[in-house]
Amino acid sequence: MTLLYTSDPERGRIWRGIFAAEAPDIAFVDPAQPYDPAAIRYLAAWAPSAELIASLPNLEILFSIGAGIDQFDMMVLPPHIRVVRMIEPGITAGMVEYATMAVLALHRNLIDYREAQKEARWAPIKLKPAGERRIGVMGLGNLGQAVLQALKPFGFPLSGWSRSGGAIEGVDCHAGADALPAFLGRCDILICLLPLTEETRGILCRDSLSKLPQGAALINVGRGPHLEEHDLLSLLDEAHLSGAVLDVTDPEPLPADHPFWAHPRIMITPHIASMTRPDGAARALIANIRRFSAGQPMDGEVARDRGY
Ligand code: NDP
Ligand code: OXD
Repeated sequence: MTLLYTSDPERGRIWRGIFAAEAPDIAFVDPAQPYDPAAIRYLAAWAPSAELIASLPNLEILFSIGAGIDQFDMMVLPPHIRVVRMIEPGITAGMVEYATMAVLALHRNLIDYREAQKEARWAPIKLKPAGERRIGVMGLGNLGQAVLQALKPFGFPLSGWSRSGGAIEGVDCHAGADALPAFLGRCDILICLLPLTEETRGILCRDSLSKLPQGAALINVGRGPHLEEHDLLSLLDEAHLSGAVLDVTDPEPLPADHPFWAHPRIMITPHIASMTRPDGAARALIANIRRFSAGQPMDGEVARDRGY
């Protein structure tokens, strides 16, 4: 049983140590050392090249080192290869922190105060109680659910939307495309935590964003291509939307002359909402290899036909 790890070498040293200590039966190799391509059954990577995939005749599972799998070129991945996204506590904790920070920044008018500070203008804004600020999360998977749980203690009215809806205590859950307009109409702050698929590309567009209440704000922590950037800019300039916090853009890095950088109502961060922690990732992967070897379902296995 051999795992090939092709990501950051420094993080790889932590992975290697954990595999050696906790799973010595699984050989851990990286591209810096000679290895037999025919021995590789598992690959842990961010965006493996077509050449690498083609060089591994016995590959069984491609593990993403991140929560998303949209960076994989599925066309070069033979259909029998299973694909697994990363679920580990560090990613969840980072996303919970970031989403909470962004919600509170918007709720407490930080965008206005940033502008006022530039002009040395002392301009208090009347406080709106949390109970009057409705928050909605698109995508009720591992991360969307964790973010909603973390927001509960503040007292915001919470709602969520996903393909299947589901039931989350204290959250008004909506399912499917037909329920999207009603959900959007109840979001003063909308958080996008969807995976990027053919169905969700461009989902944050004029049609959907204009269904948000007047003065609503957007947090995009999903993927840059979820957002139609010209639609966001025009809805901000028309003052239908009051602000946006964007951790993901298209492309990344965002070019220096992009209008998002200088827009007074947009806050940008460079795709740092959460990052995979190497210790949690190595342990999550070992646990999944054990499940696979025992014929059990793996945590985070992707339905390839669905794209997430
Ligand atoms: P999951 O796969 O656990 O959850 C995805 C959710 O999206 C599910 O609730 C699913 O619905 C819903 N969904 C998918 N397609 C549709 C659709 N067409 N219509 C409605 N709902 C849909 O993903 P995670 O929570 O683990 O991660 C979500 C995304 O967050 C990642 O794919 C990645 O893009 C992004 N991310 C960003 C990071 C950052 O640093 N900015 C870090 C980590 C992740 P259902 O429950 O019905 O299946
Ligand atoms: C991820 C990400 O998918 O960092 O983990 O966006």
